[in-house]
Amino acid sequence: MPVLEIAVIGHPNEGKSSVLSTLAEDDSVRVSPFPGETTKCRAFPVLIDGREILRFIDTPGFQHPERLLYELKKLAGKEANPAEALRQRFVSDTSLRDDLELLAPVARGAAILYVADGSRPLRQVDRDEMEALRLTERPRMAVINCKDDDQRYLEDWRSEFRRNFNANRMFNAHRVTYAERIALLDALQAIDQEWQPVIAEVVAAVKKDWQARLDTSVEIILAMLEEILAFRLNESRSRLRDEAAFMARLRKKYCASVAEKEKRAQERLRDLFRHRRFYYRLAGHSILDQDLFSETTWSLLGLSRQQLVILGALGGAAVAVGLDALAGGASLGLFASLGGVVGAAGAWLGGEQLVKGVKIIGIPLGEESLQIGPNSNINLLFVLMNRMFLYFQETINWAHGRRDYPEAVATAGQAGFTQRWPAGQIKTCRAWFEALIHDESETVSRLRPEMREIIAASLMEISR
Ligand SMILES: Nc1nc2c(ncn2[C@@H]2O[C@H](COP(=O)(O)OP(=O)(O)OP(=O)(O)O)[C@@H](O)[C@H]2O)c(=O)[nH]1
Ligand SMILES: [Mg+2]
Repeated sequence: MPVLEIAVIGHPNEGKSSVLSTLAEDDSVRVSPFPGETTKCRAFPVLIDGREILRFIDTPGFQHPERLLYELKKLAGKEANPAEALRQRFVSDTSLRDDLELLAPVARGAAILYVADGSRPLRQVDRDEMEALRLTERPRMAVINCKDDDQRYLEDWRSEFRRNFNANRMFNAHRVTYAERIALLDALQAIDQEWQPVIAEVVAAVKKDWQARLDTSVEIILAMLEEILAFRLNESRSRLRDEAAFMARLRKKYCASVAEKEKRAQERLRDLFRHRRFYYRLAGHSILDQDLFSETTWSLLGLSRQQLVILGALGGAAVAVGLDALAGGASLGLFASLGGVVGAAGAWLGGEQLVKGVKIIGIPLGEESLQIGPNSNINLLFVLMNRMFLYFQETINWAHGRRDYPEAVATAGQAGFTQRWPAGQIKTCRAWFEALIHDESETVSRLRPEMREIIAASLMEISR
């Protein structure tokens, strides 16, 4: 059976390549603010288990729609395949070369996905283009890709669409979510009955693939948390050297290693969702742009006050953390506990409880070996989880067709995903955290499925 083709067609600069890029999750598609960026048809295959079952074709914009319509009108009703007949007629006449290039896939049987910017007024050339497409007699659907928020012209567009297309939909190449992408694919079933089973297969495969990506995301996040929370850094120093400077360096090195591990996990997520070019200036993103260990990060992404009280009621090390965090900047809690590590060796900061998890592990002649980490502040777990959730949210909602990077503003409320979690979940996290920092691998493994579920539920909610 031949592969089904869908040609994305329209006026220059309306967002055809952007729509295709987003639909096919391919950010290598050439998109530009200048008309005429796409000059040749280019195919984007949809593979299922390595088998190509559908192919999108990016095409250049119309150049002479009026003339094209005039020529097609002469053939309509007389030819079984008017687009192919026109091609044949113009083999040695180059005056319609560009328009015939874009119609080439249609001539060989492709369906049409017409893209128009619905935020501008409808013009005669648009009417000509649409009528020309209707005369090709191929299955066709129109997509309104609004580049601006202006809605005044939408009704004009819609009524023209109803005249010329089998179906029409809104699809914003920059802002659609995964769910809207699926909905557009789903809607393609309506344009031709013959296609229905193939499109249904594509939709099912895309959904399955998405679920698999969610599962992998959970594993990426879990693995990162386990790696960072159990992380220990050892360093020897001469006893004669300046202690404060040594401690400061050690702490800096620890923070840098943790940040590096976090960044690697983010990159894995980005690859998983097939973003290669994209660089988001994470806005509110600013929270992710902020240093992992900054006070802002910790106060926005750490446990809520109420949650700290809940943990405090459980007793033990968390009480100290809780009180510390309630008393001042949450980041102080972190540094106190890191300082506590160091404090075991020298007169650094902190009370007894904060020294937990930090050791001097050997004192050979003239040298001592210090270990920093694991970090005993449970807020680190929540800060890391919230940052990964935020990164996940940004990644899945970043349309592949998007090439601008505006400064968006996110509120703190959006970022603190875990602050809405019930006490039961927080307690499971705490048990897992304690097991991790105390190297109790059996408990870690026993709690892992529960942690996996907690994280999976959050990702599901974010992606809905
Ligand atoms: N704000 C906004 N801009 C968009 C949207 N879709 C496309 N653009 C911008 O419009 C310009 C043209 O987009 P393309 O996707 O290259 O348009 P095209 O129809 O393929 O253009 P040609 O290949 O030149 O015919 C680019 O600067 C896009 O970033 C959208 O949904 N919102
Ligand atoms: Mg293009």
